[in-house]
Amino acid sequence: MRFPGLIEKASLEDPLRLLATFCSEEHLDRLKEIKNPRLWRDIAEVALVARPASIYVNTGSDEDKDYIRKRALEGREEYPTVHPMHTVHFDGPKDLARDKGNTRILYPGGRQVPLINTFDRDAGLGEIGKLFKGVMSGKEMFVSFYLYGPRYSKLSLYGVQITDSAYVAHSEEILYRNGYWDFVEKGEELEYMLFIHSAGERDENGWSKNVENRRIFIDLEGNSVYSVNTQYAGNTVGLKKLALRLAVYKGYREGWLAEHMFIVGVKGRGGRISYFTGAYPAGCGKTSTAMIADTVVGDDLAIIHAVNGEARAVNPEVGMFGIIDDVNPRDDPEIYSILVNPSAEIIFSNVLLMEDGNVWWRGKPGEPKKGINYAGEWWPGKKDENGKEILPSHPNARFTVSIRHLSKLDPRIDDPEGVPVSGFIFGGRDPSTLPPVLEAFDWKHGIVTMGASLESERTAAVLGQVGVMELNPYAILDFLPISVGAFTALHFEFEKKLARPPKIFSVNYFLREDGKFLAEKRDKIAWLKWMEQRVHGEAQAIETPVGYIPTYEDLREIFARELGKEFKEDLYEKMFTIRVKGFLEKIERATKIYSTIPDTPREFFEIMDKQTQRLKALEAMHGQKVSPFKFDKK
Ligand code: SPV
Ligand code: MN
Repeated sequence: MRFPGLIEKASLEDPLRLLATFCSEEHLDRLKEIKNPRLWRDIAEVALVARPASIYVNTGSDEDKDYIRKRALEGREEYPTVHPMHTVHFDGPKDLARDKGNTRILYPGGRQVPLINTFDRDAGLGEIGKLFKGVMSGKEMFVSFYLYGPRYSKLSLYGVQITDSAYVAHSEEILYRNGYWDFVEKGEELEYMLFIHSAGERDENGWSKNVENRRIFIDLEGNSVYSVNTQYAGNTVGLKKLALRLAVYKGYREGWLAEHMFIVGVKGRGGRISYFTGAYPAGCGKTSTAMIADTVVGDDLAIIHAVNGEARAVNPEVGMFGIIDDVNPRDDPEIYSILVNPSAEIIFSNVLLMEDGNVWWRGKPGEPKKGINYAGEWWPGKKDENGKEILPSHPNARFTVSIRHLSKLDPRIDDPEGVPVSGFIFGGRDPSTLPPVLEAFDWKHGIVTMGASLESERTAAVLGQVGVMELNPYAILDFLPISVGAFTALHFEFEKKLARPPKIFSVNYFLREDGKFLAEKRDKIAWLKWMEQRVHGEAQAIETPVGYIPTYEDLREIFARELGKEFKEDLYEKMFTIRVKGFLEKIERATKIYSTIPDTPREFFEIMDKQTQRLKALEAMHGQKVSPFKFDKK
């Protein structure tokens, strides 16, 4: 029982009879096809509490997809544009991003976990019960079934979405593989994650009215997530970031990894493809790296298992919910061409929808004209109550589109075996210390110094002091249901199952000198190609106290080949100088935080200590800043 105080247990004894009062015969038959009484009870219980006017069971057929789109338009959750396949959704001015404060992990007794927002499970479920009571009255409730990974894959999970938002259901049809027939095939044996969502009462603009009562509660024990009084996809689309928490938890218990990582293929000698997964906090180049690689399996999430001693990854998604701000034809030709392709089905969110029915976002050529946006009606020069100009499109405006439109889509996107992972990449925004690319000595060294201690410079997009370095372990902190100490221990355990663990690298595209970036945007491909050669033992490396760096000769050759440009020796020297003080400060910052996390593995501190000693020895010999030419090649 999910809502024990609200309904009688006995009322769920015959869930199909109860569901018959909400479903047409056709839709009841669709549920009956899935021979899973637990599922029937779950849906019946939600219906009994939320009291929808009707239930629509989505089988993923073209007809169902069309119906959901139509309902999103009719309910003004989406607006039409000049292109029939393109629609626009607005979340409302107070609902434009993930709500960290109200997203909580439910633990019995409200167990405290450092850095994680937890809450007492009983109290949380009680609160949710009250918020869901009658919340769908007069509304249609959509029930959809999804795969969280390729069909027939041992790595995949399954999810059921219940929502009163056609926009959420529409987004999921684009972003995930519909699994209705898989549920039918598997029947009772199927274990699934359950996502229960309601946008709550909506105002005349279609925005959720009671955002102050927005709640996103993750019930690990019940393998379920409840989300209410919100529409922003990061808070509502179950299979996106809500499932990630459940998947991390399941992986933690079963010994595999759910990561906030892209999966890309990089071409090497003889046309071989080597796969890399990459974790970057927001604003650190994750999407642009995925798009510059040779093939793309996924842009945001990865499920990674050890299979016969090899790390294998699948993308649980088949779509992208990407940031549209500043996407322009010159820097992002691949994404841009999809966004202006009338035959691609796209939901634009929080962009400007102009009176002529065209959409505009920052980066799109042409001027923004009068229309509607995330704050209501918009016209050039419109100001808010504080006299500040309202941007035509929001910085967190997004596009939702199938990944299958990418010309670089990897042919193994649906491979049930996943792709073999040769390297993990951790990317941060660091103006002063980290070189553009660095290879860890081994798995544990990389996990500790690059993954667990990943940090990123705070940018102007976040409130607070600009330039401060913030810890974001594995770029997954916002989505962790367990302690980062436990998550680090899981990575240590994972290595034991691997015959040849992936190499671990860190990248930093934001190293600056005199305020200017040292690397160009396009240089990302050079770092990827170097990593690709390293995993095949083809490129040389220089050993430094913090890991291996490329040789000048190898990079000069890669830059000439891949980018047709001369890579100057003095630029190399600036980029790859070991900045001892900065590295020592990084260690100090991370160690200070991990000292407050009781389940941090002892080895974390040992590895950090050794790195400190190596850096101090280097400093004693060569000073604060050490040129890469001072080290021996390996
Ligand atoms: C992210 O913020 O990492 C995203 C978008 O991918 S959200 O769905 O909001 O998490
Ligand atoms: Mn993400």
